[in-house]
Amino acid sequence: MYVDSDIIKNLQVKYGPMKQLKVLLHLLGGEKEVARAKLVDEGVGVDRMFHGYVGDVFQLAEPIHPRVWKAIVPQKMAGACKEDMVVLHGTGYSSCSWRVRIALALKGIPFKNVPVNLKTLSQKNEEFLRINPMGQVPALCIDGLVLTQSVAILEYLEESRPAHPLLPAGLRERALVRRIVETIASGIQPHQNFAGGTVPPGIPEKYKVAWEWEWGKMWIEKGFQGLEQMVKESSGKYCVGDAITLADVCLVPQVYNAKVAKVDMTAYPTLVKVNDALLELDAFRDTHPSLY
Ligand SMILES: N[C@@H](CCC(=O)N[C@@H](CS)C(=O)NCC(=O)O)C(=O)O
Repeated sequence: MYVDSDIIKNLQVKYGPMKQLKVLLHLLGGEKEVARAKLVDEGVGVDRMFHGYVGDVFQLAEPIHPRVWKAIVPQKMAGACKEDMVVLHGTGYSSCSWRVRIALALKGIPFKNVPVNLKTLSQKNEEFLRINPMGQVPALCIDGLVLTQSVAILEYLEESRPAHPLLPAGLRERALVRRIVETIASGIQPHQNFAGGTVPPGIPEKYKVAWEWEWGKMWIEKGFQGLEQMVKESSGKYCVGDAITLADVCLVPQVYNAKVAKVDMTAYPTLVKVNDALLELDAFRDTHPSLY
């Protein structure tokens, strides 16, 4: 795990030098030299502590108790999520992360992007699970809160920052926006979330990746057949009328995924038209996966 200066200081204050070293070594997976370097960096005199001690006792027999975690970590979490900071933990090509980047851009909210590497399963490591217990991106630190679930994040942004609205004023139009959002966020994306999670038991290892791509493609195509009809009914320039809404925020990343999955988009002319119009706009272009 990433151990920063705050964590080391908390360890020392809480536990004194010996326990600090023990817990630190545990956090660092037993990497003695890394622990030593970190302590030296923090101005902690390490030689006496290491002498004759680290050899046998450096691995904690028990996992760290949640109470101990809490004692070490709150400052770090608070530090990472101060009132005046907006930090997005996301992945460039993740469609759910891109939704949030687009909304932040449309609302003119500057943010710091902290990349999470899905290929190395960083979203499942202990540190990230404390940010999002679902082990998925995105997570957004804003107003001192850690928010997860991209649609919940979009709704929060809309409610807390009503300028540049992304939901229409009319009740009917709002429902049209939400049905598109829901179709994408619940009806399509979860089935094509390429993380190994959709592969049923029994598929041999060497076919897993191919299986997942075919499965994802099938769900995107199935979903796009319905979505094409919906957007045809409600669109003007964009998904619902001529104003940009949360439906557009969700559409563009999903079309991007469809292209990655080699879906033949000629069957969905309305989706292509709206997607192309949206990709003309800075908020969509400047947050594109290729730039993150
Ligand atoms: N409903 C969640 C879905 C999040 C999700 O599926 N994220 C994907 C990337 S778009 C992910 O983290 N995949 C890796 C995994 O599930 O381990 C949301 O909208 O935030």
